[in-house]
Amino acid sequence: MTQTRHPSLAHWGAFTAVVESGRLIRCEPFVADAAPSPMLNAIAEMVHSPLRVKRPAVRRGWLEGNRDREGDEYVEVSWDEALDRVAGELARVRRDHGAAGIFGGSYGWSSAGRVHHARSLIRRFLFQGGGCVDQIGNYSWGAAQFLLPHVIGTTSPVSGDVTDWTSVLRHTRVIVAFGGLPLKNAQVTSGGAGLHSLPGYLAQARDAGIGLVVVSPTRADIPPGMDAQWIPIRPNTDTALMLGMAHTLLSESRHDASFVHTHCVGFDAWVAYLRGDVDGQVKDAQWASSVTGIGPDVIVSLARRVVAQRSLLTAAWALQRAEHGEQPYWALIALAAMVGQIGLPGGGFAFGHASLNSIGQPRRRLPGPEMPLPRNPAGLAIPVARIADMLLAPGTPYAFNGAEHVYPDIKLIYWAGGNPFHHHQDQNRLREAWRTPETVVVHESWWTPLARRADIVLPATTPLERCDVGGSAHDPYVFAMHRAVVPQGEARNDFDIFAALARRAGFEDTFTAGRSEMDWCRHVYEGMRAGCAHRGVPLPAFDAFWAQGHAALPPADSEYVLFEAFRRDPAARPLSTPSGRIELHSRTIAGFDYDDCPGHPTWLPPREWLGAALAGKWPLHLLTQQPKHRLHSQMDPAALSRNDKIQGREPISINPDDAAARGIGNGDLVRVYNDRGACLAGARLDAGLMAGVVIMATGAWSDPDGRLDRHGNPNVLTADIGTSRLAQGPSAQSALVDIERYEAPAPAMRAWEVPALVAAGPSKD
Ligand SMILES: Nc1nc2c(c(=O)[nH]1)N[C@H]1C(S)=C(S)[C@@H](COP(=O)(O)OP(=O)(O)OC[C@H]3O[C@@H](n4cnc5c(=O)[nH]c(N)nc54)[C@H](O)[C@@H]3O)O[C@H]1N2
Ligand SMILES: Nc1nc2c(c(=O)[nH]1)N[C@H]1C(S)=C(S)[C@@H](COP(=O)(O)OP(=O)(O)OC[C@H]3O[C@@H](n4cnc5c(=O)[nH]c(N)nc54)[C@H](O)[C@@H]3O)O[C@H]1N2
Ligand SMILES: [Mo]
Repeated sequence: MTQTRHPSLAHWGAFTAVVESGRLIRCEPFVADAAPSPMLNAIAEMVHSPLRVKRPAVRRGWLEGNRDREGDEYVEVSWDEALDRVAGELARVRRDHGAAGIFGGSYGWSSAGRVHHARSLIRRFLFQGGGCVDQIGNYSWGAAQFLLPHVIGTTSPVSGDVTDWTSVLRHTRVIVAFGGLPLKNAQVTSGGAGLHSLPGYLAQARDAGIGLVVVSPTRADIPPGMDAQWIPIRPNTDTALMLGMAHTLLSESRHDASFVHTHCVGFDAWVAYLRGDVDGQVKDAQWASSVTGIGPDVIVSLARRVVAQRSLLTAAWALQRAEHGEQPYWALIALAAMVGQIGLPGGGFAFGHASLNSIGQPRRRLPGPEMPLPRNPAGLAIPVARIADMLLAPGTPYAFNGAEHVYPDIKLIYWAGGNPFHHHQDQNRLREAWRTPETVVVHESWWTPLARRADIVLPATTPLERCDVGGSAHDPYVFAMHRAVVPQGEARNDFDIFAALARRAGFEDTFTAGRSEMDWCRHVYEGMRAGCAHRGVPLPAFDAFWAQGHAALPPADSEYVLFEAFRRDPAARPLSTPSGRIELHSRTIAGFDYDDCPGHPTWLPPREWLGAALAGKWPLHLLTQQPKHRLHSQMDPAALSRNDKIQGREPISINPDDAAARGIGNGDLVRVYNDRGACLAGARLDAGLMAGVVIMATGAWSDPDGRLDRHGNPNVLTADIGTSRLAQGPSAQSALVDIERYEAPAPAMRAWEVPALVAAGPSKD
């Protein structure tokens, strides 16, 4: 049997696609990758999955004018009919309601390939066509994104500009990881991971005798093979721990009084708060203990330990994906300022060391392959996670980062490359909100929960069916992605779909810029090459790169230490904050007068946590972490993810004592519930998880039966509230629930089914 081999790339790794008789049979990891992800082969399975959307389809009820977008059947139509209908709807809504009637933020990860990056293409198309309502911010670090510019003048440390691992390995004596360093998350990087570097750096850290402290509700956040101190903490209380540590440094005069004087503003206000001058509550270790559940002696000794030697304080992104998620990040910076090692090799604060692959990987700051994105002429956007609020309350004012805005009235939703019926909180609320628009258009490769709630579904190719160029700013490679198999069914590339729609609207040449797919691959690569040449870094010409399948970027030319220059000379190299310094108290934020985000880092209990009165009714704190065996909801039906299910349901980790108190045994089917909804799950007893906490991964394809999700999508339980009026980020990690054994016969799981498809009749037009 002849085999052909094709280089390609996914967010979870670079690989060679091996094809036999037109079928993708295996994905072999990129040769240079020392720790490839087991997710690689799941995509081979998904490309040929029976769940593929094979033909354009229109929801039956939409043709009849109803907006009940669940459980409906679909009429398969020709591409021409589908495209005419989409073009017609776009033109109608634009004419009658303007850009403010079209929601095209289309949040989601899309593909690693940058030419065919669906979210970039949909925005290019809608912006060029007159604009739309966009989404700003992200679900990953939404609170940090709008907080950090006020505090340190940049978001770059949370998107990966942290002190290099090489600096850490030579200088750091102890790493304190709030949220731990779960290797499961370091499998992926947006744009693709050529090298999986974290396992290697951790092994070197261990061999160098660097201490590791993991502050987390679960031991599973300690990477395998690492000898770490585990400090179990009540979820959402890291701010109190950091305050207790800061107070310890202050009361024992161990803090760096000179650094906070020369490099920070607002230290006095912060000290007054720590001492209780404002609210009568001293934030000492004893107090912090009562909030966090950590012994006061542990808090005091951790504070002494981080100040006595070179320490790196790093926090997982998950900490800020919670109500008042701004606070732990601001408190971490304030604590690090008092420790006084910001800007020193291996010292200070960092974020997300295991939230993505390659955080801290030394690199040259070079341009990557990028598709140009025009401006949105409508100038409209909502904070990314406020989608259900917008749909349910058009015309209502809301506060965001110091300004007042009004929600637009959406008539048409257009999505490609993301899945709100995976990613958004309080799915039952979103289901209600989803009934409001007149039309929903989706491009998808599979019949996902989103596709099954669309009015017009256009089948999109997967990256294996097209040519592309991919790469992440954190990775030392840029990759060629060769088409490995022909488009499955009648699938078309998102690019071609938008080009065909642009033709109908009269701006095809603007959309394509006259370039074919290969022209675009060449164009984005050559753009990167020119940018690199400008910085003295030669890359091979496109044809050589394409034939080789990748190009290596040169190693880092210097060691990056976050805020090194600012530390050396704060006057000459100020931060981009109003004061030029680190703002331990921000006049700007104080001026917003938000009680949910005051002028300095503050312990603000979320509505739902184990110390809340509500915990009397809902005694378990649910954390919804990133899944080990898939990327969000992608590849959930593939064997790797499927085989991890319990009785066909998403697992839920539970402490054995909590399970015993409820008569739940390992492997039992359970119902997880609160006032917002309920889901089924399979119990996985875990003595390494603290009592009172349960954990589910996100991404099980939702399967609603009324308000019960039969599969185990935890977003039926999470709260749809902004982190604060400052950032309006998602608060996914602040949810209380209870669990019971599910005694009734297990209902069938229907999420991985294709909806009823009716063959195309004669064209309607
Ligand atoms: N409870 C809870 N919820 C969370 C989180 C949490 O921690 N807890 N985390 C949040 C975070 S950080 C994130 S980033 C989001 C992730 O949310 P999303 O990025 O929306 O999740 P994905 O499942 O990756 O959805 C991507 C979709 O795009 C489709 N797709 C991929 N490539 C293409 C393409 O080329 N063309 C087209 N047309 N479609 C394509 C895939 O099939 C998939 O359905 O979830 C958020 N939700
Ligand atoms: N395999 C895989 N990897 C992924 C993804 C995926 O879908 N699959 N998604 C990627 C994306 S889009 C993102 S944004 C990143 C997200 O990266 P993170 O936000 O860092 O990931 P999480 O898994 O949500 O959380 C990390 C750990 O934080 C701990 N934690 C949660 N709440 C608290 C708390 O209040 N206090 C403390 N101390 N610890 C807490 C949890 O135990 C959890 O294991 O992951 C990326 N990596
Ligand atoms: Mo994310």
